Amino acid sequence: MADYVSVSEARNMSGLRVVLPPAPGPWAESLKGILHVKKLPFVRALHEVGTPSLELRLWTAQTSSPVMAWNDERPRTIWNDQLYLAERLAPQPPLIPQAIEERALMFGMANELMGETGLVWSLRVLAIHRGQTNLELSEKARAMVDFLAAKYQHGVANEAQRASLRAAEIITAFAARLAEQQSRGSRFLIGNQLTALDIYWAASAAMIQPLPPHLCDMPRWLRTTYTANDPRVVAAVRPALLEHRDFIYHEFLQLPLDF
Ligand SMILES: N[C@@H](CCC(=O)N[C@@H](CS)C(=O)NCC(=O)O)C(=O)O
Repeated sequence: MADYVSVSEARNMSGLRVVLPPAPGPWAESLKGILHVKKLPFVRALHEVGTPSLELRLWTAQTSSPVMAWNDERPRTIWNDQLYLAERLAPQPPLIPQAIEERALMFGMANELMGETGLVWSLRVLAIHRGQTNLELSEKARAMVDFLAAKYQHGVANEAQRASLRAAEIITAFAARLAEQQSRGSRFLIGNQLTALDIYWAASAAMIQPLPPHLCDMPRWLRTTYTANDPRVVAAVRPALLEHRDFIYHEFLQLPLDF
């Protein structure tokens, strides 16, 4: 396990601190990837998803992770705020395009992956369904799945169907975008160089098909829960999308994953 301080210790420190779950969550892995590319060192604070964290609530007025904190500035709890802060602290290499058309496209597409009702949100809804029917779950894992179900499904009727349609739609759009970029000779989702969107894609794809165990060591129940089996989602995935994830991880990010 990586080295973590407690949330209250992190709160009292200066410099860059990131509150993280001890598991490969897509929001957390995206932020770690961004900080890795920018060579920004940070202290990790531990957030056990599903356990009440009064300290995290007192500090950030919410209880999800990742949280990114720089000195005594307001803690950043949302992916786009975190990207802007990382870009400010280490402008090189840039992960936000300069040109407005590319920038607007990148944030729009990134929101399809990371935003509320986006790809990882929707895959989480589907994963919660799988988790709730997985008999292998330990008591602790079941409590976490039930906690996430209560928090993110909100008992909405047909939420799983909405999530499946939305996830498949987004995956299809990314497959088309990647094919278009490749036909122009680019290896990246926007322009001709790495942007945050490639990192968000790589980390999001872990909730379609996790990286193999030697690159991402996770409990078996979590691997099962993270592996998409919704028929619409499975049908939308193209090999090129997983190859793009592998290219980004192998060329730019830290492997094996550590948490
Ligand atoms: N706030 C993040 C999303 C992070 C997020 O949803 N984290 C989940 C991962 S399952 C979490 O920590 N949930 C536990 C909780 O909210 O207590 C963002 O919008 O950028």
